[in-house]
Amino acid sequence: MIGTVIAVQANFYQVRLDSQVTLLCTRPTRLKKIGQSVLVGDRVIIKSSEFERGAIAKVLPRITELERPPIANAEQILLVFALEEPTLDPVQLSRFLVKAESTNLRLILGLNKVDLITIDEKEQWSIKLKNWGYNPYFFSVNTQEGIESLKKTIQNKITILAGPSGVGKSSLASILIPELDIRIGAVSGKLQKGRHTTRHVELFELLEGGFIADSPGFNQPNFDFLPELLINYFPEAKEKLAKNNCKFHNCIHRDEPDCVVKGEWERYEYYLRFLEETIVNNQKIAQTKNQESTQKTKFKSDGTKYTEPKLESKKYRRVSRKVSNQELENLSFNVFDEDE
Ligand SMILES: Nc1nc2c(ncn2[C@@H]2O[C@H](COP(=O)(O)OP(=O)(O)O)[C@@H](O)[C@H]2O)c(=O)[nH]1
Ligand SMILES: [Mg+2]
Ligand SMILES: [Zn+2]
Repeated sequence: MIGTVIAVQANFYQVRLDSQVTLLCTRPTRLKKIGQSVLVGDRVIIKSSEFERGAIAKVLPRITELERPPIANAEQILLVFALEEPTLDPVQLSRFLVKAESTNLRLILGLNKVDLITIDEKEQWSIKLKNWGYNPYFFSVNTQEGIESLKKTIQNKITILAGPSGVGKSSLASILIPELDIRIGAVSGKLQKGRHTTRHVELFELLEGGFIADSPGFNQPNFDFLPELLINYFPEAKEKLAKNNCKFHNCIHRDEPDCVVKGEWERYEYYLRFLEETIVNNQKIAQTKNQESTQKTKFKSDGTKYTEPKLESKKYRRVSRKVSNQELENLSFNVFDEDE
């Protein structure tokens, strides 16, 4: 039997079989031993089920893999914003677009609450976004306008739903996912709490086939990639770079001479602003790493913490889970939770 892992709870995996049955599965120690991870989104082969339990026999090769949130085989991000209520802010929108572009997944931009703007306003946004390199879906959950074409783009794929609070993500999810109320109501206690943690991912099956991934992630997107990558996350600038090269191969398109990116395009000032932020962020990450490698946290007998220098410093150690989790708290978003 083949299925898709839709949720991970402690050592159990909820697998949605292609036969439309959901099965609770375990991961045999054999898979653990060979270092085979099982992620939400993984396509898995399941061994015979007894007592409505199965065992994951094999994880099929992944098409894509994302670290934050940890998800396999997600093909695209559906970034939802509202055109009004709250007012669409170009800088905030760009921030989310850049963060989403940095995953290198296909990006679909959906603009909800089209019922609240005039045809002229819609046309203006359309032109503006075209200049940025986007062709958004305008829709309204309230009037159902544009919902059908949106459905077609997410059919039979795993799509990560993202966007800030109040734009209508939960409203959209409730019309796309029939089982949503049941599933959200079904998780209780410790698991309910777990739903709010930033590393939690869960898949919800769409009526028309495919899945929506609900995960913490982009509410206040921070830029944790290298500064020199930022330009690739502006499609309109990337286009310039595809045609011409800057004089310096490591150009960050700020003060360098003979730069083909610098100049008259609407979002160049956003680029410069985000570039500063990215540089500062990278410095912070480097600092944290450095501190971690030279300082060791110890506990006194009364339980209070203190640090002392480490004897040998491991300069190239990876950021500890604790630190990366702290970073993640800043990106928290939870699509389907009512109490964001
Ligand atoms: N006018 C209008 N309001 C909407 C539409 N979709 C959602 N809303 C409202 O926007 C508010 C926030 O919606 P919600 O789904 O909770 O947003 P979320 O925070 O992104 O999950 C709610 O009051 C919804 O009723 C729409 O298409 N038009
Ligand atoms: Mg919500
Ligand atoms: Zn340049």
